[in-house]
Amino acid sequence: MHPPSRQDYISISLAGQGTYNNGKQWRRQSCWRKWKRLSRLQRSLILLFLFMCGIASYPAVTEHLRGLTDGERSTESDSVLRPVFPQVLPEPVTPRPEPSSQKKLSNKRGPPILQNRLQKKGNGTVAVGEQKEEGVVSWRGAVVHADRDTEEAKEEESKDHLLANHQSGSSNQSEASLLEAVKDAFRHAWQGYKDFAWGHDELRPLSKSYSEWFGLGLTLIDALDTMWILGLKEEFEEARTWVATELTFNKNVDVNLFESTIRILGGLLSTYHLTGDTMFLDKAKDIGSRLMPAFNTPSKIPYSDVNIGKGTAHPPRWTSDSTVAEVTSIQLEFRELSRLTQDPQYQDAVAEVMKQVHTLDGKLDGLVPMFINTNNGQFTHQGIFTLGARADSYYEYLLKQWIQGGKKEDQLLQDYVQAIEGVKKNLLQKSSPNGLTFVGELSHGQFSPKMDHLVCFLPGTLALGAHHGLPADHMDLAKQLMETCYQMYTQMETGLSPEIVHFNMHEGSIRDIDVKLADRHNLLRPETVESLFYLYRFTKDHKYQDWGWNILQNFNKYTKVSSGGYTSINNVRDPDYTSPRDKMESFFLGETLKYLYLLFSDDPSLISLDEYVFNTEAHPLPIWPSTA
Ligand code: DMJ
Repeated sequence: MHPPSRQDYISISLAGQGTYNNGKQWRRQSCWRKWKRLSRLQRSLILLFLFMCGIASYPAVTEHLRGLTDGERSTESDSVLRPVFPQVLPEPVTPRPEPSSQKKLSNKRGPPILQNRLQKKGNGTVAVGEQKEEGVVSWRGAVVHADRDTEEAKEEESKDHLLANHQSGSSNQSEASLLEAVKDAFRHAWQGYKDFAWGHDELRPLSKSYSEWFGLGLTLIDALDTMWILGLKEEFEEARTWVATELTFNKNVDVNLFESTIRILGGLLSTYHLTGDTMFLDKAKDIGSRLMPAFNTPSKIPYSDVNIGKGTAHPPRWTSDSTVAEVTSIQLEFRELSRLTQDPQYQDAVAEVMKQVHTLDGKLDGLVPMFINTNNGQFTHQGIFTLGARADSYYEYLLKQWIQGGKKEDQLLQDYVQAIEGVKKNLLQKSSPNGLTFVGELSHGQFSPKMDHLVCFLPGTLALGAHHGLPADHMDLAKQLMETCYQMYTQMETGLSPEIVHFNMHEGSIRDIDVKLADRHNLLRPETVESLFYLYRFTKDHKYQDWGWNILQNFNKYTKVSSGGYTSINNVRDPDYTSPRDKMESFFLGETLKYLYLLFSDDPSLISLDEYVFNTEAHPLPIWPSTA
């Protein structure tokens, strides 16, 4: 017999699982019967009891729920230790400080309109106030900088960021503490290099490894004089030992003439001058002589690449051209090598290049094209003019050779002054809406409002020229361009400049600076802090130190790797996803940190600009005594 069908019995058939007797439902049914059997008084007492319990547990429950909906996981101590009935009322919530009020910004240095541009911009980028997980950058699973993770810390960091971008950050600090901050940054960078890349070219801080370019300990050599200037004696001695015992140039390796001249030859010569240690001079002579085969070309315009072991040289595989900036920015170093060795071959070789470039057709008001052919010695790809990549340091070395040689070589000076006039006439424009002065590019008569970060060497060079007696309007222009270069940092959400910017020129633009997707990277480059150093040295205007301080803070915030070193990043526009590149360029130690240190020093005799001239990799070389 089948049991009689029951109204209160529910059975659910689950596919493939047979019949499930719903016991919970049954239990509920049986409770209901028991409830019905209770007297009215009993039911009322039970209901009252349940009501009281509900009231008492309400705050704990709602707080718990609020935590969950905020996306926070309650911590172990929360769930275990929090009393069900709180003894005291929760603290009143203090309203967050207004991070970017107009009032706060109005008395900051620099144009107030520009300093207030870190709010959400119209191009879909993330504003600073929306930062999440500050300082935690994950790349291929690596934690870059995970010091703080509470909501409180995030709020504080977000506020710090605004301050770093908007306030005169260094003003209330002593010179000693500013200098110490740079030393700390250096030590951190050096520790990463020491731990994971010792004796190799560049640190890869995230993968805790290294990359080779020439296989010559590039970072170590580039950093030698920085350590000396910063007074990091222990680090310096360790590095010196490596140079003395491990560094050999007798290697079957192709090196780039320009890069190895400015970084290795320049670094060794400079360290020799600062220390008086002839070991460095011997090494400089060795690399210098090994680079000379580069000049064995039909035109005497050097090839880009030299095999320093075999003594052979060649242009890049795809062309017989060299880059104009490269062949005209090795002169300071080779000239100095000749002076020290009393061997004119080095100076003669590089002077020949300058002589030829001086007379070449294809210039525009002193501006040079970007390529030169090593067979016929003529400019190629003519009609394109920039102060950025491939031409930049040509202009820098015109002025600096003139200074190095005691201001006697008039042709260098004339070429420099003419070129600056050429810049003013052809490349200088103002942006809209805020009228930032910038240096654009010219392609076959067509102006492009594109400016590389590399161009930011120019304010410093102009200021240096004015210091050495060139027209005062060079200094005016230096100041204007300095402001622009700083805005390239401060208008970005990370407070770090991209590699390339485009300025808006049409009326009614809502912002001055645009950045293309492919140009959003920052390689820890030095040019802006380099110029800040010159501007501060010559004007003593503390705003330049403040700007440098802010930049250092942002390097620390977005590029510092907790296990040691700093990394280039791919995206300066997204503080939440900077996309680290896993590479610390040697010039971060050779130049960026050195210039920051010199910027914060109030001692004008620390690498006096009347005694030294910096090569394009920030290695100071002596200005020749007038008898030389
Ligand atoms: C350095 O190697 C030198 O400063 C060079 O003149 C330009 N590029 C890098 C730094 O950006």
